[in-house]
Amino acid sequence: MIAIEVHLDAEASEAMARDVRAGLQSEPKELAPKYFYDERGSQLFEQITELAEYYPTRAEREILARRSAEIVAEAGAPGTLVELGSGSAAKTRHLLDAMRDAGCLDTYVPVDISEEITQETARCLVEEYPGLAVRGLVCDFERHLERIPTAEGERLVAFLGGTVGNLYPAQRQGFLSRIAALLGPADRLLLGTDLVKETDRLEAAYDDSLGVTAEFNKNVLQVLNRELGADFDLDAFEHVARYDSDRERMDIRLRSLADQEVRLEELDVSVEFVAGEEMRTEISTKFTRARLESIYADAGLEICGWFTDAAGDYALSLARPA
Ligand code: AVJ
Repeated sequence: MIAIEVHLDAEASEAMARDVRAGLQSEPKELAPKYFYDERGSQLFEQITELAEYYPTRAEREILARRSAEIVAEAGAPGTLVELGSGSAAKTRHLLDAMRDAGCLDTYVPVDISEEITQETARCLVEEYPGLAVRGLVCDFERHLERIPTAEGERLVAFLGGTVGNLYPAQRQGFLSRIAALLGPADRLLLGTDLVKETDRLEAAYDDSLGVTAEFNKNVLQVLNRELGADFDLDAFEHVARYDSDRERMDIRLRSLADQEVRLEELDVSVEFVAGEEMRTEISTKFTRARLESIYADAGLEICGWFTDAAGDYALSLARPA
């Protein structure tokens, strides 16, 4: 009942080297948020989700816990759930429960970068849901989206957690258009997005009083130290999290506390930072329903369901091919 395909390759580490080199040599410097998530980074993100200030994970869980039955009904009682960035599938169980209760649950397709977690999740789920087929895919889903298996019946493709907010508009447009191209007329996309709200709450969510987010942000330097033989001094940088209200996104950076030179042995480059210089490590876009509708329209999709938590902080939207 379990079949897992692995598509990770030597290309992945070459892609990282290329990406980091380009990012550190551009002006201003920038690193991609996907490099946050080594084992330590994933643990720190787990801790972030439990912080008082960080509401998105709780809000999304609330929606799934309360409204999965409606979501599944609105999606046409699909037999297959595809989940991009599935991880331990903690919140996914609400959707699987609702599919089981509706009598339509057949196949779960977890798509994740971690083989270990995907195997473990698959083992747990086939026990929890007798008869469930798991057809997992271990890959970078941005690069390997087209390898997602087709299915006999309807599919629901879930992209939860608000990760779409980390993409720049052009990247996001490309990604959503590729998802749209994968969807048959009866397939649906379920997308998790954080919503626009007061600056104070947003900035607190990304600069918590315990300093966990600061540590999470600086951990990317540790990843470069290990993967690329770099010598970043984590104490020589500070965490910066500002809301850009024009672009409606959090802008997360590391600010150099001194003039310094950093060596990246594997890339054979040295880069200079001046005191006060900021390097972006992540954006986290906040949405409104109207903005999402126009984003969907540009990707050939249209909204067919809108589910928020009671406080209206976060939304799960359902979309179909237009
Ligand atoms: C997991 C990408 C949705 O953007 O809110 C949390 C990552 N970064 N705190 C987000 C994150 C800093 C998170 N996502």
